[in-house]
Amino acid sequence: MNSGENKRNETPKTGPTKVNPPVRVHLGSGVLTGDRVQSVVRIMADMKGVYRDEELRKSLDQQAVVYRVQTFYPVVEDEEGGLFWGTTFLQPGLVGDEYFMTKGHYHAKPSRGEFYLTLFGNGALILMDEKHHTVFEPMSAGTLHYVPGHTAHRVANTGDQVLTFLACWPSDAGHDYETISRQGFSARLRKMRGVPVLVEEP
Ligand code: M6P
Ligand code: ZN
Repeated sequence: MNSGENKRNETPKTGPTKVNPPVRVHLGSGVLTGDRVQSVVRIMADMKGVYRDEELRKSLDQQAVVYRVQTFYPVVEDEEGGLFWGTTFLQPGLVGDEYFMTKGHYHAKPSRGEFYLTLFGNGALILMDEKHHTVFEPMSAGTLHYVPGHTAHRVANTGDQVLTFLACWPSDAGHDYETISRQGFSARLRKMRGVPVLVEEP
């Protein structure tokens, strides 16, 4: 057997992922169905240290759902070269003058970027670069957001209905929550006179 045949007989490390029936994004809701789709629910108890007023957060219903994420994993986590797809459903609400928001993260492989596409609702994508410069991009149905590498990202629901957005990111990006929980973002998005305002941290 020559080396060429050997190569052809090797099982490829990766290959087409057979998903049957196909994964669907239900366009009327954003819900994902199909094989290899997993859900995570974040409740108020999971949001320790996220808000300015931690005492107020602790006084709220700890079982209240803040957001839910469904993710389609066509390849295993950390595999280089693959992609993941997800839908996030972020509830409306306030903790004091801060909107319900995602925990936020850098990517564990910091160079990795990500796309967000808003399906329903109104929100803000908060972005902080590694020099701790924070900005936000308003989100509404159809807005497409590119999160560059080396950029922390968090989403706030600034509206009064569920904010639903789709995301696509590299399968080896990973989530670095630790840096954000230690340093926080350099500015907080607060509801002031009814509108979202980014306020620099002292
Ligand atoms: C998007 C993606 C996911 C992320 C989710 C919630 O769907 O960026 O990778 O998990 O938002 O954000 P977080 O992980 O910061 O709670
Ligand atoms: Zn991300």
